Amino acid sequence: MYEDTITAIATPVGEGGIGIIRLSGPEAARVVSSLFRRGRRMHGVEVDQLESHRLYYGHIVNPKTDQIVDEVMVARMAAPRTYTREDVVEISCHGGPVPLREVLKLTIDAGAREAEAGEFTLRAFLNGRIDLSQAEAVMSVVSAQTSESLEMAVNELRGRLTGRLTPAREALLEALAFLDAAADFPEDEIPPTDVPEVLGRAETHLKDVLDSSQLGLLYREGVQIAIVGRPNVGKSSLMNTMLRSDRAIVTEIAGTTRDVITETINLRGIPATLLDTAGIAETEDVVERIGIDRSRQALDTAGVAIFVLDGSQPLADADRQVGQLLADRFGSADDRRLVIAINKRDLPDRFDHHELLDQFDDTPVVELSTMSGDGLDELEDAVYECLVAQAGEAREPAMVNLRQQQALGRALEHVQAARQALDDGVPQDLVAVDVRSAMLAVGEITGEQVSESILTEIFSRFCIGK
Ligand SMILES: Nc1nc2c(ncn2[C@@H]2O[C@H](COP(=O)(O)OP(=O)(O)OP(=O)(O)O)[C@@H](O)[C@H]2O)c(=O)[nH]1
Ligand SMILES: [Mg+2]
Repeated sequence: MYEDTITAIATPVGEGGIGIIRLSGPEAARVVSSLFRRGRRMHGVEVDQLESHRLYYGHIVNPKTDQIVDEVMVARMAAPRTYTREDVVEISCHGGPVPLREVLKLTIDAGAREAEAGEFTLRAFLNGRIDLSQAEAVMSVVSAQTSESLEMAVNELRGRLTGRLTPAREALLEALAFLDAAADFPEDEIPPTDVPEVLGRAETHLKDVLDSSQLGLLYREGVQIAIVGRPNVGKSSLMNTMLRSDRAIVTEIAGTTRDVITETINLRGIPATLLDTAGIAETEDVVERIGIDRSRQALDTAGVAIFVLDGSQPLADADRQVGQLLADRFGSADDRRLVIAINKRDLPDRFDHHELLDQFDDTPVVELSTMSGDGLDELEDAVYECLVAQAGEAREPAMVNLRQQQALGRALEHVQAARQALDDGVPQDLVAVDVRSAMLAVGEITGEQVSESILTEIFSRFCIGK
């Protein structure tokens, strides 16, 4: 437990109905006692005498001048049933930046220290209320962009990732126990263990979590979807239809869109940023040419590209040109990053693009009309399927951030190295080194094995007051 008491504004900056100052630490009640008054007579209150987990109405005053600063509700939460496991006091003020800052300053004058980013959650972790993956899940909950990503983050908050890693950890421990014992005792004194089998189990479990994490990352971080094609095929119309709003300018003039326009939608639970791009074609126009360069760059960052064709027009040279560009970048059949959309299906059919489509053998092709909306669901399904297929075999996503994913990757590498070493007849105490490294990597996720610098890095990404 910490000696000092921290304080912070726990609600976002700006005006709101209420704003909360949160204090945590042994002096929390004393600090607030010096500022809190109740009743018509404005009598002082011993906050640590208030019933825990209840709200009390009163006023915050400046003890030096006796001036009222704000009308508030105070809640005292006695350790250990609190966010940090320490004594916590929350003061609900009016939600303006000025009263909040005034009250914050008074708590500091009375002996609390202003909290650093993530320090409340850091204490919850260091006091053992949550493990590290749960602490990081707090961040995911706060920053969730769709209800699906929120649901996953909340599951993680309840310790699901740690739970999913348990079988792998147990297998590693079992292997390590045997390898260590074998180094110290003669073979016949210890129960025999099939180490390759046990390590194989650890590998399977780790792979499973890693696959699920690929899918989880998609829900958490989202993806960029580039809409590309020659001018006038209906890219901006498609963007607007997917957004269900008239965001991008649509005209019958080729070369309408000149810059990349981005907007985020919720695609079957995945936060997807649509990039409407300038139609790609030969042009003398300087502005248009810059726009086209940006279209190409958009392709570099996109997780999926939608190649829009116009089904009411015969194949144009410009279509071939875009096709070539996409075949170069998204050409391989198994990378699942391209969907072809044949637009304007409400108009008479003049589609003769088969020569072009032959270049994209396994690419899904969807026919639609942005005018009528027909085919839009099918297009979104096709894009969604691509995204999920890219993420691998797993069907149930695990909310894993990049740091955790890297640690998982390292754990897997060490297990594979250990299995290889066993096959190669490397002495067991050397095999144990790799198994131990795998354990350490798994421990970095749950927080059993984690350095000060990693902790600082993680918690500094939180906002103050969290
Ligand atoms: N009939 C019909 N017309 C469409 C459809 N989609 C788009 N259009 C029309 O096609 C023209 C071009 O549409 P845009 O969305 O501006 O095309 P774009 O690909 O963004 O064009 P640039 O920005 O110039 O590259 C407009 O007149 C649209 O109204 C459709 O499904 N059916
Ligand atoms: Mg456009």
